Amino acid sequence: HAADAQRTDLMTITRFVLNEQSKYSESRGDFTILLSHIVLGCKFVCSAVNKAGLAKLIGLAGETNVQGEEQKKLDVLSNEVFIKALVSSGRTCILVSEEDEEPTYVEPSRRGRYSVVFDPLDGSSNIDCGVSIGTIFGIYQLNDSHEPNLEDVLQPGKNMVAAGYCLYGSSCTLVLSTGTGVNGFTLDPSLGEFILTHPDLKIPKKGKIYSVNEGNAKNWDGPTAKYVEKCKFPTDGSSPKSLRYVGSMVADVHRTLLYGGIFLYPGDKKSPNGKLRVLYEVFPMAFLIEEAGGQAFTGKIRALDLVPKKIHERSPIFLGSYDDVEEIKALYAAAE
Ligand code: AHM
Ligand code: MG
Repeated sequence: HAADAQRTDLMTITRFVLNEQSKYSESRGDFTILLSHIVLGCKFVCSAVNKAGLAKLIGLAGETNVQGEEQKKLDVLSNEVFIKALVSSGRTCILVSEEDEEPTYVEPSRRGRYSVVFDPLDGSSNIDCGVSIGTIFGIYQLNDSHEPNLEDVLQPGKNMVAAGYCLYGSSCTLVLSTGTGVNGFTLDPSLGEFILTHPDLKIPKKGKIYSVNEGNAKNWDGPTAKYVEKCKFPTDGSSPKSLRYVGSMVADVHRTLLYGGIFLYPGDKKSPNGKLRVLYEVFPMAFLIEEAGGQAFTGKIRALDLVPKKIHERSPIFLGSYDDVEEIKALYAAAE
């Protein structure tokens, strides 16, 4: 009986990825091991985020607790946990983190064939007030065993072999794609396991929500301004869209994936490349949205076709439901 099977036959994320990887004959379990270290990082951050108010983990780096010990800020702590977990997996060679100016090159004795780019704790403005935040990651694979260098990570997003995010919200949800669709897993805190709860996620073809920081409107370019105006005052007889904006990319993209609609962080007169980082914010989210049937566009090209020149480079981004992104693409095409 199907309902019973769901309750007693638990599909954990490790079991799911092992099944998925066994389809590839050359798979040596390395990816599954790498992923289990990322999952460990997510569980740690989830627990730290949940305790943040209590444990006074939040606050300025360098603050001391009642015992007089130095407290690390949550994002600094999360970064250290991810770096250590990834290095100790023995499956990585280069790590790029939003928190670190320079990439981390793994020492030869602990080196593997994957590179991981990540933002350990995204949504910094929401950390101190208990609003949802998240971790974002993307994974590249080196195909031969040369000495790792920056060129190995300065690659277009379409070359990623996997991408995902973990949302620390009302529950802890990990969304993952290894290039064959998108699946969502929810942490069962009593088991300490991520269980498959959102199999084969597909984004609605069109949505009723737009998500943008409208406080930047005075500096927007023509197509972005026109698009948002159309969301509020549609001219084709459709109803206006609702505005939802958390200010945490993971939360805003997760909602967009589940409910449909569009998320945009455009470039503007003050910041021509917008705010979000290509490698570990734009690429992983664009990868997931495309795998779920949506689109991700930079204002000029398909986001996954971008070739970053620097590891912390930024790009404007428009992503979400296929039809909604189609509209913004048309506006940019018309403005050329
Ligand atoms: P952060 O890396 O400092 O946390 O900034 C990234 C965040 C994203 O999560 C979010 O989409 C965006 O910044 C919100 O920016 P703004 O406050 O300008 O609207
Ligand atoms: Mg960030």
